[in-house]
Amino acid sequence: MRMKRAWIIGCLLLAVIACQGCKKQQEEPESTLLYEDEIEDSDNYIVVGFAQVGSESDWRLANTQSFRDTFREDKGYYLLFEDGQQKQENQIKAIRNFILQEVDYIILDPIVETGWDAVLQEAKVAGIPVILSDRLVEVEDSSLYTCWVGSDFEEEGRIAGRWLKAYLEEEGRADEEIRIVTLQGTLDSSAQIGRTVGFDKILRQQENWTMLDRGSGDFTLTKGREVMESFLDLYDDIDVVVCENDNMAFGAIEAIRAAGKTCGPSGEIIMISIDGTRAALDAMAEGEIHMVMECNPLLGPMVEEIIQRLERGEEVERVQYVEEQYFDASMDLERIMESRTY
Ligand code: GYE
Repeated sequence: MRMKRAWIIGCLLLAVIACQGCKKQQEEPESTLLYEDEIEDSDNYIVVGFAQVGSESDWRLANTQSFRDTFREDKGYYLLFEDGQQKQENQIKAIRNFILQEVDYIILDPIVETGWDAVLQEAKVAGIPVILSDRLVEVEDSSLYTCWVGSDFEEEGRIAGRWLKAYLEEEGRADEEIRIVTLQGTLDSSAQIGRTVGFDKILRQQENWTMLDRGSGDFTLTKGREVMESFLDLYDDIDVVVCENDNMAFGAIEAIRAAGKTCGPSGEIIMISIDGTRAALDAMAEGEIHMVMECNPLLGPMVEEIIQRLERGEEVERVQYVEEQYFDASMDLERIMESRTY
């Protein structure tokens, strides 16, 4: 009797499990590739998923445009573009979606350096090469990405520091006490880490320079202005503001003006920025910025070159830097601006 009851219960359980299986199958239809409806003959296209940081700055907009101009349908590419809105979890979701969409390549511009191991492992298992652009990741297994292309952020910081030293010497202020504040980018992003470390290396060699304070403005104008406002409240004798991107410099300029102070070559405060977008060169021409260290956002064609090489089965360089230079108010800015596209 007991045996019979156990047998009936067993059958019932099996039926329930089987039924749940059907339900699951009904709820989750076979995934379809979204772009197949949009492009005819998708096999002839190279499908690229790009997990972008966000749209926080002029640099970023120029960078996105560079990828859109490069990965065009008439050139045989289909670009799936995801704006991460400065949140890592959005980028992780985007990468998982690219994997589901069976893209041929993933381009990742990681907001911060850590926390990528698991999702990049998933891309590796799916056999999709990951190309890092602009910022870097810190992962245990370096085979989780194919290569990286971007700027030497530490060198950008060092050049800004060396420029300041030379400028102070020219101005006959080499022995003065120099009080500095820094508006940092998104904390833990490669651009922030490198620029802070690079400037620091020069700072540490100057006995008369003091870093009064540092604060993150997250690479945006609004937060840059807020941080600068708080610095102006705290310190009334700031000599130099180092901005780790142009948009924070624009915010800082607004805060300085609102506090009734001035910056730029004929003002009180020395203003240094990094990126070198058109708006920053304009601000320099208007006399509000002393020096801008260029950071080149036009990375699309370099990533395309990498993809073409991979398509041909060729080796690619693991690390590729873009060329950059600095601009200051003593240069022929009009001529410089004529040759620039961003
Ligand atoms: O400097 C800033 C942007 O990662 C180099 O990100 C990039 C930085 C750039 O928001 O403007």
